[in-house]
Amino acid sequence: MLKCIVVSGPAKFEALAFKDDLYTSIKKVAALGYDTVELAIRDPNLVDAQSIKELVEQLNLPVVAIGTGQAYGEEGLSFTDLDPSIRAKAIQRIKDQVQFAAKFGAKVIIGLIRGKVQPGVEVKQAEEWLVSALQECADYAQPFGVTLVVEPINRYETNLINTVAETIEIIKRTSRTNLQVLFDTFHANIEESSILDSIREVAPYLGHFHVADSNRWAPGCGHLDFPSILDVLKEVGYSGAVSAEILPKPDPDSSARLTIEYMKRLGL
Ligand code: LER
Ligand code: MN
Repeated sequence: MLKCIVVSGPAKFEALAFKDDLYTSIKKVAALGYDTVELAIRDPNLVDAQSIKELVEQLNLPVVAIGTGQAYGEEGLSFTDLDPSIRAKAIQRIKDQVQFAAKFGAKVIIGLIRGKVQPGVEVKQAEEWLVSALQECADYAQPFGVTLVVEPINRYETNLINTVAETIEIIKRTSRTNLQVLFDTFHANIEESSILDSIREVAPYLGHFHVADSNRWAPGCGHLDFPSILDVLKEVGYSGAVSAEILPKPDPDSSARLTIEYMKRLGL
């Protein structure tokens, strides 16, 4: 498994250890000894992919996934908005993210950009918009060799797809093979009856893994049982990235350092 952490340029989303200058943060991540990095990007058309690529190659720090939720959080783009022009913009943004991700061989995360079931919209309708957006984006991603990973997110952030079981069901409805699941321990701690069993359940679809402790601090700073979580990841044969999406607490540098120290202690 690969030690990883999310970095972003300036962003409102709280659970980011590093969110100031992308280039400085990437250098810090490499210096701390992470194997890989995840980039949270609002709009890939506003970043210079080539210079990021040169930097990560020079640092030998592969980019494994691209987070996309800022387009929802800061621009309100979503697959399930009542306004069809907003749904179309969200789909176009994910297509742009696919092109960006392809340059790095990275996966594209479908988290909050799926949106919420808005007042006055039937759940069935929101799910249909979601399935059809996922199909369109997955078909676009296929020739680029890019996989999309759909993330169950806890009920306080969205009312559309909170559990692993619901995510697998939606992916099955798309009949697309380049769609997988992103499992996040913070959300699973809220939504799943057993974190360990839900990892076993998601295993055939598991494409990416976010870690944060129960309080969304660095792993080891709350009450989740990470030794057992890693044992189950080994048991199911997961060999991908374990990516820290954490609050910058007690401060950004310490959160990233506490994470890598704990990952190393656990033998990751
Ligand atoms: C994104 O990966 C995530 O976990 C969500 O909490 C975003 O709000
Ligand atoms: Mn997450």
